[in-house]
Amino acid sequence: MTNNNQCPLRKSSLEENLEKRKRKIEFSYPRGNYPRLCLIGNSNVGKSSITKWFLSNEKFYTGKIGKTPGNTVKLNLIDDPTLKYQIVDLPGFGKMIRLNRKQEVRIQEQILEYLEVDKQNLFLCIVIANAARIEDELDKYYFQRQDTIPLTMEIIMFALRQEIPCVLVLNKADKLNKYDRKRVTEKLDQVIVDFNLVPEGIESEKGLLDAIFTSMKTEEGLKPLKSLINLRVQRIDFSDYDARNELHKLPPVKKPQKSNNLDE
Ligand SMILES: Nc1nc2c(ncn2[C@@H]2O[C@H](COP(=O)(O)OP(=O)(O)OP(=O)(O)O)[C@@H](O)[C@H]2O)c(=O)[nH]1
Ligand SMILES: [Mg+2]
Repeated sequence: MTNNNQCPLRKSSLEENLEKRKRKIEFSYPRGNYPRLCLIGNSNVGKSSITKWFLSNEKFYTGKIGKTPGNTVKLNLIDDPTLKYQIVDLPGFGKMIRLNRKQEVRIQEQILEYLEVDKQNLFLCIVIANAARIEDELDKYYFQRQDTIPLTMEIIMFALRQEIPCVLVLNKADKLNKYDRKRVTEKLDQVIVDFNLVPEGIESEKGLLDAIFTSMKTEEGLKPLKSLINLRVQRIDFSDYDARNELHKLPPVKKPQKSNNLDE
């Protein structure tokens, strides 16, 4: 029988696998201070697909898009030089098929930590939900129960607490007919009011928090979403930030000392 203590040249495959698994989900944070837009939401709602659509060329997209939840497992920083901001495509909050529960929780923890430490650079947080699933989420965690908060609302509330402006995007709208949309909109409007998701000082055209239906299939809503982003970019004073071509020389945004969670 082989024994690693007696054979220093042999590698322990168990330890190596453990290290690999850790590296697989530990985030690398962006470097320096620069305006950033982030996309956040449940798994498989289309965060990466929408990110890719924003880019001037597909080659700037460095992540993975696929049919199963859990394609993005780390913070994916996109740097398209034709855009005046960087895009942070985050992993999903939900189930990820290739990971275990402990890893999913670690990813959720890192997402929240990231919002907290990079809030001064995040000029907008696009919170994405699946238009075909949001009604179930609201029914199950709001209308049918008194003691729970729908995940999408919880994400918005967390971002707003960090004073990061939010826009709510209901993607995969191609799966809804006009009656579904009306019902979803009414329920959402009620929940938004009930949770008081109207922070002072964060204005937008329609009110203080927008909800936009989008579809990657029909391209519905994508141009309005882009216009909303561009409007916000126009208000950025770039002299407050580091020079883009110097960012790679700067240290990454500092990781927090202690972790945070949704129900603190
Ligand atoms: N029908 C429909 N499918 C979509 C739409 N947007 C994305 N998809 C599909 O949904 C799946 C998931 O898309 P992703 O962009 O990887 O979703 P994600 O939120 O980044 O997923 P994770 O990284 O796994 O959390 C892919 O098969 C996409 O082609 C849409 O608007 N309509
Ligand atoms: Mg993704």
